[in-house]
Amino acid sequence: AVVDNQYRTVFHFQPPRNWINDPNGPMYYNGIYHFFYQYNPYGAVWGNIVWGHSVSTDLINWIAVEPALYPSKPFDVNGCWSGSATILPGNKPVILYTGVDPKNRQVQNIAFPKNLSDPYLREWVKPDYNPIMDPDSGVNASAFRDPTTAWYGSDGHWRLVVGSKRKHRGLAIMYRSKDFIHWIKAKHPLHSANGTGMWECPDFYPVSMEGKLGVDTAEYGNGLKYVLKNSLDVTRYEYYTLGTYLRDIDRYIPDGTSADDGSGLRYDYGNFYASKTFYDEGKKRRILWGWSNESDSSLDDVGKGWAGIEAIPRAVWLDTNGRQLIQWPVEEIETLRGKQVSVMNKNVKSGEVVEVSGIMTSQADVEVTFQLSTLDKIEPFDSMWTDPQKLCEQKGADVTGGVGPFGLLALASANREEQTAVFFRLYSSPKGYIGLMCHDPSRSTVRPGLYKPTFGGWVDVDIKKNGMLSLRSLIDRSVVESFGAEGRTCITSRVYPSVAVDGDAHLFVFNNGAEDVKISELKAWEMMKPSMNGI
Ligand code: DQQ
Repeated sequence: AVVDNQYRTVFHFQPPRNWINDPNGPMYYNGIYHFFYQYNPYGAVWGNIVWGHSVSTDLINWIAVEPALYPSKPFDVNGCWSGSATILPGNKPVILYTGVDPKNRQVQNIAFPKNLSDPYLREWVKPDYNPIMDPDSGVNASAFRDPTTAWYGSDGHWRLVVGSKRKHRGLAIMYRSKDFIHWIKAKHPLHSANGTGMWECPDFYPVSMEGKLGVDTAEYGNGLKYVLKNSLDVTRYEYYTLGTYLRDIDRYIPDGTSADDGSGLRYDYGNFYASKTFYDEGKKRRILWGWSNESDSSLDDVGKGWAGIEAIPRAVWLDTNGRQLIQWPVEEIETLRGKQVSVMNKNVKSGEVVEVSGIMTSQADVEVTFQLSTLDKIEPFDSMWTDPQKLCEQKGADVTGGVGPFGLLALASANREEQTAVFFRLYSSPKGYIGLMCHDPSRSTVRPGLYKPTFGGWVDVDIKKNGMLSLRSLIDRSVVESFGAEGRTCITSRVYPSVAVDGDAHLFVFNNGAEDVKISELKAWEMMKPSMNGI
């Protein structure tokens, strides 16, 4: 089949062709990063799902190997769906995944590498005693999937959770095992919440209360907090809470500082789903992978010959205030930085647009720090504004304000008929300043009929402290992935410019606020192409 490369990304994870979705079983094993993903070997739409498999030593350059799991047995004949890897004592990796059986029931299966001395772990064996977890009478067999990485408790028993629902209640069903093969369902789920619907791809892991270092999933003790993330199949967004894990009763208790009803904290306030973390023993960090779906039509995807990318892997750690996570693209991505341009100490007046030229910005890494000297013209915050995405929809990049909107116009045509705006807007409230970060792709393409959702999130940062606000955007042909306030608020959008392509893509800084803002420093790098699965 022909593959159309106009929108193909350069440094985001993609196989050469066809449909991809969820990241699966990411792990670091004997110096190699393994990445598996939901893959349709036969086309650019979802179906025929196998576990695609790629390996890397740096998370940037990827070698494609044969699919690790494909339907071959009754317990997975209708699909090898999402799951996780666990590295057992003795340095033995295993995969747990969801199989779809002949009755279309979802069951959990185990697979082992055939040959541990193959550094790429190319072949995986599925023992005949699968499935190892069956939907019992109390479980909805079509809502029972996506096992997590396992951890063990003080009793030496393994634990994991499987995503599920009961009516509208989302469930993280817990299982325990002595030997990793025989699993028994616990009486109580690790956690559940009413009104959220099905919990897909749950992820549960500890984070350190101090510093950026990651923590192995099986660790337990003082100085740790826990993260529970679920992907909600109803809204197609995912949410996480921070909380405490009571190991003796196997319950997770959210701190209550953010809602667990599908309105709280998100890793990403844009197009980012079915994510999964793993602990990178090599660099002692926790890394997050997430899927960014196309927002063109299935017909477009069939025409392109591919659909779906994975967002840039992000290091994840706890903010010093303990209220949220911080995410930052893995440092290895910086090895792709090529030609650089910078702008220093440049005032951007109210209504002004400044072009950043000299590099090809259709594939770029942009870091900018804005300095706000005065906030005199700041607008008051209306306490009725509870949904940041709605606020961004109402107050797009062209809607003038007090302090902001200011930010970047990425993948813009020369006359800015096409542009994807990434910006901040600030408000004052009796409780202090409130930051809003938005992606406004409403003018991202002149092509008619495309879905161009605006996204937004609050920015939890003390703006008054030094008047600085930073933004980093990774621009890659059909994706803009932004990290506001040093990784406190992240937004990813898929866009399909038709003029702002290759050398015709421009980058601007804009300010539609009444107050001037200063670019304290802006650095933009043209990104080089890694080797990406043979392309
Ligand atoms: N995708 C997989 C499921 C999972 C869903 C199937 C989430 O296992 O629940 O491709 O995107």
